[in-house]
Amino acid sequence: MNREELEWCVSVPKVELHAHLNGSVRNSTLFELARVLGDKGVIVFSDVENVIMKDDRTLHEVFKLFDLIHILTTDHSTVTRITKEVIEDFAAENVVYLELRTTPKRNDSIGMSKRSYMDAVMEGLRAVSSVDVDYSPPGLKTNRFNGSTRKKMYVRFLLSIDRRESTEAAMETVKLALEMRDLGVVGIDLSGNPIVGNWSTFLPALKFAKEQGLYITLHCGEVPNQEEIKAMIDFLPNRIGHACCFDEENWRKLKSAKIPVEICLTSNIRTETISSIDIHHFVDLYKAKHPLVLCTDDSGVFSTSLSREYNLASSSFGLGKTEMFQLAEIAINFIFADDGVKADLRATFEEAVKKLN
Ligand code: 6MZ
Repeated sequence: MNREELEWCVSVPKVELHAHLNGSVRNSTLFELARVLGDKGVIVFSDVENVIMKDDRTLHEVFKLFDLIHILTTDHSTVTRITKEVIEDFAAENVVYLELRTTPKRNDSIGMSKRSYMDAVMEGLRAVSSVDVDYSPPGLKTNRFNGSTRKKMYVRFLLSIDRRESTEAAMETVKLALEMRDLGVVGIDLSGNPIVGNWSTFLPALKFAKEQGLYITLHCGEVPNQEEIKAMIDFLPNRIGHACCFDEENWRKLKSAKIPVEICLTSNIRTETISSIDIHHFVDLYKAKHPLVLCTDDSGVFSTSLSREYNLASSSFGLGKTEMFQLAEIAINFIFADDGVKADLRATFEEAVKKLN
């Protein structure tokens, strides 16, 4: 990786639309947490060390790793800590608009409800000190930067439905999202192990979310389940993530529906969902001018960053600086926020282009 090019990618303002909170935790934090639980005898530290340090994981192994991460992170104070750290890490590499997604978790044994989990997330957001954060919902202008000259960042939340959940649990997450709209929750994501669960289980909750005006993004086509992919496209979500295993017919459907795709290059390669970067569908979508946005997915788990993803796209697909900048800027069109935020972000990019030239 060329250092100068990577630094340039860091300096470009960026929009991150597909980042899972628990997949974005720093390794150093995971180790620290593992040591504490290891000392208490809750886990065996060396087991954690082996799993965290492993570089290539199949998609199946990744979900085992998430179960382990959740053991380390799922109490209120740790959720607050990782939220603060993850937001500050994105801010440090010039992410100016972040949609952070997380699965609200219930754990009766420690008095955690989905709501209290999300309250802990919000506390982490409010604890961010390295940048000024705007998390006001569409229409409300209560906490927009107030003329501050500090570095600023917009943060919005998507609540994830895990594919292991029941219809009722999915509905609870949607109702929670509606309750927390004033706190910057803008939409719903469907994620989790793609070989688990059925589309029909989540559909009632997703339909309800859509009717209520929440934005929807779906993990779609991480495995070649063409029937499910077709049903997901027919649902017309606002965006989809991955789109790795589409057959010809579903490609045609996706392109004609113009649904924006969140592309996670490193994640797809590391999990072997795509066998090699040279055949990644980014190229086809980019050439077709299909709406797409580069994202990290799980920057901690896959040891990446959004700047590295841009750098990887540039070196793998031969994109120059002008194309890279345009790619970063065009992502504004696909964010789940109002026109005021979009206009402000466009102004940020205009300023940046003057400095970069
Ligand atoms: C599908 C994924 C994922 O929600 O606990 N998640 N789901 N495909 C992926 N590609 C590799 N990466 C992460 O963050 C972790 C959770 O996000 C989902 C999984 O459900 C994982 O447990 P939160 O903050």
